[in-house]
Amino acid sequence: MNREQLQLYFIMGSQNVGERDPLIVLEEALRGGITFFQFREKGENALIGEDKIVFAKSCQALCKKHNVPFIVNDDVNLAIALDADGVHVGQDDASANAVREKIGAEKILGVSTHSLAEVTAAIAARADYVGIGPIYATTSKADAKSPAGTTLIEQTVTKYPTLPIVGIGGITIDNCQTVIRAGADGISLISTIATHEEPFVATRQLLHVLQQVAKIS
Ligand code: 3NM
Repeated sequence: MNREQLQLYFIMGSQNVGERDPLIVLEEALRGGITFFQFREKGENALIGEDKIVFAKSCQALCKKHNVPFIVNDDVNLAIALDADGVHVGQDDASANAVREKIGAEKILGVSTHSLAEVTAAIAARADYVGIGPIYATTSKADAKSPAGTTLIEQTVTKYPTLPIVGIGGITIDNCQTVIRAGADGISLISTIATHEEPFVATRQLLHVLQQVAKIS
C-alpha cells in the first residue's frame, strides 16, 4: 500500500444506500475516482451469510476492475476466503495483533483508533494505516464516540510522522480540507458519497477539493 492511495477512502455496505442498488453506488464512486474501498456490511439491515459473501464478491470484482484496493471490515475469515487486499478492524473487533497473525505480512491492516495509546498499539500490531475519528458528528455508526476534532491527528503526526493516517466521521466536501491540513493522508467516509443523489458527482467534488488542498500545501 502506498499512502497516496488513502486520499479518498470510501466505506460502504448495503445498509448505507437506502433503496438504491449498492453496486451502482460503488461503481459510480469508482468511476468518480475513489482511491480505496472498505466493505463494511454491519448494523441493522446488514446482509449475513451467503448473501453477504455474494455481495462482497461483486464489490471486490468492481474494485479490481478499477484497480482500487478492496478491504474488508472486521470479518477476517471473509477477507481470507476472498483473498481481499486487507482488513480493517476497530477496537471492539478482533485484536489487531491476532488479525495481523492471521492475514500475514503482505495484506493491508487498518485499525480504528481514538487515542495516542491506541495508535501506539496499532503500530505494534504492524498496522499499515490508522483511522482516527470521529472527527465530526456521524450518524453512520450507532456506537460512535463523541466528535473529537482533529487534535489526535495532529498529535499522531507529531509523534509518528511516517504513519499513514485517515480521518473518519462526518467528513464532507465543506470540512475535508481541515482534516488534510491537520496532517491526514486522506479522508474516509460513508454518507457524503453513499447518500448523495449522484455518488459520481460527490466523488468528483471531493477529489477536486482534495487536489486543491494538496496544491496549496
Ligand atoms: N468509524 P460517515 S466513524 C465507520 O470514529 C466509522 O471510528 C468511525 O461515516 C470511528 O462518513 C464511522 O457517514 C462512520 O460519518 C463514518
